[in-house]
Amino acid sequence: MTVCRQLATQLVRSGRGILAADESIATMNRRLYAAGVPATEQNRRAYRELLAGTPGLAEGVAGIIFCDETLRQRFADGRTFPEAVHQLGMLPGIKVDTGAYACPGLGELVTEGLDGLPARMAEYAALGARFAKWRAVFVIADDLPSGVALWANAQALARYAAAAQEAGLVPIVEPEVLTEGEHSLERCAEITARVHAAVAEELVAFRVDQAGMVLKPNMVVEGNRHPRRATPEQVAEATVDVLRAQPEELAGVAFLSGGQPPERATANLAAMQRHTTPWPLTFSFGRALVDPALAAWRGAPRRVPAGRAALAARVAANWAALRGLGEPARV
Ligand code: 5MM
Repeated sequence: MTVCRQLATQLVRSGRGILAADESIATMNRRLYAAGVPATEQNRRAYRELLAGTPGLAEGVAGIIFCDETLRQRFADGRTFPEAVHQLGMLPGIKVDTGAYACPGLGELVTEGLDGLPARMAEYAALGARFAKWRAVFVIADDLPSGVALWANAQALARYAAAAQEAGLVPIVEPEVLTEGEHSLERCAEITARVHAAVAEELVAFRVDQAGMVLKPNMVVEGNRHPRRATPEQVAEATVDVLRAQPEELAGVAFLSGGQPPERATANLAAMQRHTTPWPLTFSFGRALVDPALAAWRGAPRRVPAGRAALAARVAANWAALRGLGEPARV
């Protein structure tokens, strides 16, 4: 078995999920500011140590995604983040895209970061990373996303995935159809299927080994300004229907939460488990895991235990969801 296949198995086939703590500096600063925490390098470090150092985290989390800054930072005890995370029983990962920008001539968002990527990947692997992540985003509107935006983002995702595997890093391929809008669940399903088809074609063209890759898709949900909320059963059915086009050899599917309230993301994940699929369906949530922790911590060292308890509660709820056990009563 190749290194990537082994690592992908550890990541998504061990009955655990992935913690996305890879906010770029700008996004993290906005979130700290909103929580009343000064947006400094030291606070970004302290917050990520709060998350990664949560006691027992490895029982429900197989890997943590960081951004470039965190991968180079250290725990208070002097260990680098990758060293500490390995020792805590999890795999460290790295977000390698450099963000989504309006594409000249198109205006739609296309993710950048391919220049110099093989050299950066090699450095991240040397720093201890074992998997990578690249996110492309797609806006739904009457005439969006365009076919050109689908192709440009899909090609970049596939080129990145091929480069990651060459560096011995498992690629997490994240095509995210955004929830902003009034669109229906059916329209989200239609666009998500088109996005997946475009990505699948490019993954094959760039010879990505899907048994050594993780897909990180959005759940199929209605737009955030749609008047009705779909039930977990409706979300699960629509999502699994779209995913049926994925190859059987794919290592696994780890959903993003996309701004859903944490409890809704967990309920939807639980409903997915009632469908039989050839690949595991797990979580790679960001906000749905960390928002409660940030709200509990608010930058105060004495509230680190409260922040950790909030993260542990969300991880426990999602761990239970993967096993069809429902939300623990205390959460
Ligand atoms: C944690 O946020 C990640 C990075 O975002 P920016 O580069 O925009 O700062 C993001 O890619 C995240 O990993 C995924 O969107 C999943 O997070 P959610 O909150 O949607 O589960």
